[in-house]
Amino acid sequence: MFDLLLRQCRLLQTDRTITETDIAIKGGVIVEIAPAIVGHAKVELAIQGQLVSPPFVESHIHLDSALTAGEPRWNQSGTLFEGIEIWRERKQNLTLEDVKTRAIATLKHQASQGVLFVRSHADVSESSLTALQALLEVREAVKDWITLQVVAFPQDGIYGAPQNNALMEKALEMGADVVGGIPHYELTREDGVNSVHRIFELAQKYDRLIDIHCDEIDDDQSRFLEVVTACAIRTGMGSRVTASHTTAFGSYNNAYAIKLLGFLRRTQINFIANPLINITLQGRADTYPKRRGVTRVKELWQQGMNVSFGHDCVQDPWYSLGTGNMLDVAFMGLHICQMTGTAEIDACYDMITWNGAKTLNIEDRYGIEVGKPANLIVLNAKDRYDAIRCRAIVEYVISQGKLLVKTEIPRTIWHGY
Ligand code: 17E
Ligand code: FE2
Repeated sequence: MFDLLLRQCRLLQTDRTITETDIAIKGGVIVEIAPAIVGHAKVELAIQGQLVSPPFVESHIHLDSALTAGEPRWNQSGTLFEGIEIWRERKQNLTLEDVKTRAIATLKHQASQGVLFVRSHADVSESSLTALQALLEVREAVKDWITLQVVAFPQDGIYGAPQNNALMEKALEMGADVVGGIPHYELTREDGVNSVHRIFELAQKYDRLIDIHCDEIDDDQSRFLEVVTACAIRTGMGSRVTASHTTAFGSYNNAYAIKLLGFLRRTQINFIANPLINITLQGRADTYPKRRGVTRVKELWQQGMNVSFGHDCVQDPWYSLGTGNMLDVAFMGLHICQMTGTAEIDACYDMITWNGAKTLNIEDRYGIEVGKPANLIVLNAKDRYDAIRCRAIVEYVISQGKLLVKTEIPRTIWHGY
């Protein structure tokens, strides 16, 4: 007797081919994948040829600031820097309850739309470390239905205020999974370089992953990615390191960018682009032509680098929109990065699924295979292209072998000619 049996799935397999099959789940694990499985289950779902995919991976979000748009005021300039100032005001009155309530509400929005793995930044440049403590508590509270990684993120810079360096280390002692950073917002270029060295030192001391907000600015002279690259080469930490945003990479001259790509290929660092947010935050100092302010996603992908897409914000001081839907993210990324070829569209789907799993270093638990944890989603679509084009509805979300969410597919009835 299985716990759950999914009949007639179009299964998107790890090798990205699609096969028509049933899937049986027992004890939270995928136990059989075969056409017309013999046997019964406590719950049987008729999938009727819909796409069954591994869940979406949200590789970059700020849950501590989610759902605060307009508090205490709206971001009128639309810039990153006004967002940081507004958040600095808002974070003065954070409480554990405030952060936890908003974070869990956001995680539920995400999970309802098929996200079961999330990496969130928690601002640790605030002396009570309330945001971090709250997200660590949330990580524990939600662990039966969604996996949360927490990044110790020094929003105001590791050297931006005297206590911040010690707060970073305290955050790791408290149990943050990932070391964050923001070199382009340190007071000087030297501080920025030093901050990257400090991040690698801390990650090695505490055996943690790294995810740095890196060069999130239109300044073509913002070149901390090369420092991250050098540290990744020298430490061999490659696949445990992520460079988030890297929007300045979109403004570098090609001679420099091509040299840098060569160095990058010697690492296995991960990139995260956040197209919804950076298309709105960047280019604000430009007249026309206005830059897109998104990193070189297509070129990085063509070079075989691991790139994922993140949502970054849901209704916060940097971005007042957003619902947590990863297909919106892939759709926007596809447009801005001009990834309209068929293989490119499929790659954009991978950027919200497998590539995110690689960034989070959870590949061993990810994908729909016998023996793996039963995490999967059923989409109202035939394939990856269809899913992105239609921003398909996620009809079922199955987390750790249990049915977590069912969403009814809306039905349109044509009454005209
Ligand atoms: N903080 C930051 O430095 N950059 C961002 N894109 C967000 C917060 C959302
Ligand atoms: Fe971010």
